[in-house]
Amino acid sequence: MSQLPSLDDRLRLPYSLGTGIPKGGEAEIEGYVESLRVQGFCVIERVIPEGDVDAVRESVHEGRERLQTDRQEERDKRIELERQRNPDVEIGAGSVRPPPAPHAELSDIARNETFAEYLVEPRVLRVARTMLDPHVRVQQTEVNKSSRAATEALSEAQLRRRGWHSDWPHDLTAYGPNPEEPWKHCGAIAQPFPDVCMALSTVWYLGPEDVTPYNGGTWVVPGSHKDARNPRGPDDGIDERAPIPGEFQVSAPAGSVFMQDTRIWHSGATNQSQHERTAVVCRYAPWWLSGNEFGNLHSGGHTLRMYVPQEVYARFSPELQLLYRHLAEGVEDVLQPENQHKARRARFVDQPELREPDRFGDNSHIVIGPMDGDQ
Ligand SMILES: O=C(O)CCC(=O)C(=O)O
Ligand SMILES: [Fe+2]
Repeated sequence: MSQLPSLDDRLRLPYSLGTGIPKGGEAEIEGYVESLRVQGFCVIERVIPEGDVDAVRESVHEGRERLQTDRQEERDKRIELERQRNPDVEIGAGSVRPPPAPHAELSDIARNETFAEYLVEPRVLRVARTMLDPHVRVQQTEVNKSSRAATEALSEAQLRRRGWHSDWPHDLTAYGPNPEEPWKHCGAIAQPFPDVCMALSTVWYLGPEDVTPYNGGTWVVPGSHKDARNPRGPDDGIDERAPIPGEFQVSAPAGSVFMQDTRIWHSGATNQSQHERTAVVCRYAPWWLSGNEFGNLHSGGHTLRMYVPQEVYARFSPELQLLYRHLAEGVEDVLQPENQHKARRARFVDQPELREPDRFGDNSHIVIGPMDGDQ
């Protein structure tokens, strides 16, 4: 194929469907990071090995059921408590106010331990740490993100329908708080968004089929994470329901993870196949991003405050514990050793000779310039 010298070199990068990024070692991680920076997303293939996908999917289906039952039990207890406190309280059939601190609601992850351990797969974790901070955690865990199988043939209009959005903390709807239920929010960064990757949304495709445009491959607009507008920006002139030029659908083998800068414009897709496209969505975020776990609406939850029970947390591997420590019962999420080491270096604890009280350096070589690195 002839080369087109006038093309922006970045356009030659693969659309990160796993192909084109070398496999193994640093080069693979660099490929994903570059893709996230330039396109706004990447696909890490077969994070869950082919032979494990069916078991993980089944465990997630069971986990969802258990969450429903266990959340209902917690909810009944809350109502009981509320009635004891205030016998005249009116509790409607709808939502019950979530428990005030220090109480919380069960995190999705607490009933999905088989799936949970894949969250620390080395490639995923290294990419998250490189993009965000060495101390990352999972801020939202949603185990009910399937694309349901079509029950009948879909019309052209249905196939053209999109639901463009960015994810928390860049979802401008903030998940819909209202005056009656003011606690129902997850917050949103105000426009204009700072040009910073603040979190990574991950969609875990759990099969049974490989994901294609036919069966619910996520829609995405490459490069849109750098656009100041947003499909849900009330003044941005975009119809979040209509196709957008440059849009594109992800394809990936079952067990792969679609990772995206939360600013990227993306949309769920209709599934024209006979099978549910099972998926889990988790958001990796740095320790400094104000935390909540309000991503559990889709699996029957309705609160900001989540917890992982002690006995479940104790079964997590040490690496996984670090991702959920901020939600673990009775545990404090102190800064991780690598961050503490960096803070010590910044105080020159390791090089006291450079900070002797009567010894001053020479800053005359310092020229203020732009930041390098395209965030
Ligand atoms: O299901 C998908 O493909 C995308 C899901 C999504 O965008 C979301 O959960 O925010
Ligand atoms: Fe999304």
